[in-house]
Amino acid sequence: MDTQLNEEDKTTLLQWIGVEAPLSLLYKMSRDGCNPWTFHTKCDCKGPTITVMYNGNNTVYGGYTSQNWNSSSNGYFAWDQRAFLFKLRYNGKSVAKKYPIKADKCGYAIYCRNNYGPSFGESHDLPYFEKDISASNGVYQLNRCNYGNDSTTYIMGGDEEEAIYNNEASVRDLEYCQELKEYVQNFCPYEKTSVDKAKILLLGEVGSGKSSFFNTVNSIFAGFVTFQAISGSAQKSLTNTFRTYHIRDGKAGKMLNFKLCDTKGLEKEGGIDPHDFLYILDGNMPDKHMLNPDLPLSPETQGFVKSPSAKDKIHLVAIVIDATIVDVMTEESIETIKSFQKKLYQRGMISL
Ligand SMILES: Nc1nc2c(ncn2[C@@H]2O[C@H](COP(=O)(O)OP(=O)(O)O)[C@@H](O)[C@H]2O)c(=O)[nH]1
Ligand SMILES: [Mg+2]
Repeated sequence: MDTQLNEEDKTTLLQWIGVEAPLSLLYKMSRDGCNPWTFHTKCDCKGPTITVMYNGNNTVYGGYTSQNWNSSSNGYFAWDQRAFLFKLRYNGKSVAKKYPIKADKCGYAIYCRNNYGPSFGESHDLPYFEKDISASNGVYQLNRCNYGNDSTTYIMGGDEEEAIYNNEASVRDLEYCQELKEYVQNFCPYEKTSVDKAKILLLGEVGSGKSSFFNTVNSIFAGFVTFQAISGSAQKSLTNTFRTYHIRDGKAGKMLNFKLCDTKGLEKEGGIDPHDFLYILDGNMPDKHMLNPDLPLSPETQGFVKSPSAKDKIHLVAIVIDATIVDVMTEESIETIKSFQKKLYQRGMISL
């Protein structure tokens, strides 16, 4: 039996979730092993995710949650009114069926615990695992659902409880996929800070793709191709200003909770000035400031932000590297990136 989703399955799942974006695979039992530790290492704090199980009866089923999985040692139920269970194939036949969560049971959508794999519902509405399991003839024997005296957490719509998983708790595979676009859409900075939008600075060599990266992200959320940031091939940066870009979710949608900052590259001649870089990090540089290597920003420059707040500062620096030249990057280029990284560490900042 095929243990991967076909295009029809993927389209059905994405329609149910209400988004259009590729799914990325975070965990696959037959590849990564069946143990709770590996599951949590690969899957915790990834935002909305889909768990898909493939059993020996050619039945494909699973669950969706918009909440994070977590490795709590005490265990807790996460509240999720958008969670649902589903069945895609039954005895090899396509059956697309969705089982929404009961309105009065949203507080029991998923169970997060460090020694459990994914578990849906108050009494494990789907088969689950709570220890390391070795495959026997390519099959992992999971624990059966455990309804006890409780009713199910999800609406069965006339189906018997066992009908989702075809009364067969063992699985040939379990996959865990992330819906990246939705994760980015729902991103929020840590709520205990005064920062409502994270400011992310893109830093890298000329031509590494900083401006294009912003254009790509912006296009994905706009729903059409946009070229707001100037990009293209040249020896020197085509980007000559410091720009802070908001990203809107759809044409008339709300702004996302992060901003991408674009600037010149790290080229030796005429690249970003190290003092200007520190002013960017500290939030002193105004948006649309023209970067001139002969005239770096100073407190006397018009528009200089004299008392930047936490919102004005850069919160994360993403170092952008052109993957096609990573093997042939010069020592000099690597040293330049490292010297800028050092400035970040001195400020206690993170770079990715
Ligand atoms: N094939 C390909 N080309 C890219 C990608 N990102 C950027 N480019 C091209 O690389 C060139 C430089 O990109 P740009 O975004 O201006 O780089 P920047 O100087 O870092 O802002 C442009 O011609 C882009 O079209 C990518 O992911 N794939
Ligand atoms: Mg650029």
